[in-house]
Amino acid sequence: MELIFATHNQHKVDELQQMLKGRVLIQSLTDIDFHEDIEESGKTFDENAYIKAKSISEKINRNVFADDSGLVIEALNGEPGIFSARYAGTGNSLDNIAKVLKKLENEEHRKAYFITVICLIFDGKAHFFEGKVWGNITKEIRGTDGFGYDPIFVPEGYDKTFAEMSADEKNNISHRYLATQQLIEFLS
Ligand code: ITT
Repeated sequence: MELIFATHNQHKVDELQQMLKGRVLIQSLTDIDFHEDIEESGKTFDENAYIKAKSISEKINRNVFADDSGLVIEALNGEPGIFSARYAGTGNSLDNIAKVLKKLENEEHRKAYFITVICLIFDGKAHFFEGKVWGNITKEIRGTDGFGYDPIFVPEGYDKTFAEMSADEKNNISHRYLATQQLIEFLS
């Protein structure tokens, strides 16, 4: 089976490809040369995943899924949440991380979760799959693998950040892994 993955984020594509192990072939928006910007105007991860998948599916008339993800920090009342990609305004991950660490400077309560919502538009119908991983925000950047907020997130039960783990390790426990497992189950 082949599906379009409505994203321009190559890190997400690489992770999905590793998780799908060839069971589903995916093509990103970059792969199909689709460069129109879709405004993520929703107020929730579900809404934004739906907006991305639905609008692309209608434009190209194919089965499409989208992934809307983010980091939700308890002490920051859920920030950066749906604003994770552009939290510091620049779209640069290191700026986003710096903003989080600054806001948590004097905060001991550092509990947070990563969430992924996948919305699949299949034969015109929407299906949702959600994965969540709880953990803690570190006090400094640790590790160089992964992307986004990975260098400051230690999942519960581990002592390494996602960025200190190999791709294999992260992709066996992550929020994206949990959502993708449900997508695979649905498709099979
Ligand atoms: P698309 O909308 O094109 O898929 P995006 O990067 O804009 O790509 P999101 O709107 O879902 O994706 O933004 C999520 C942001 O949250 C992303 O840019 C990262 O900064 C962060 N993020 C998402 N998943 C992550 C992960 O597994 N590890 C670390 N940070 C992650």
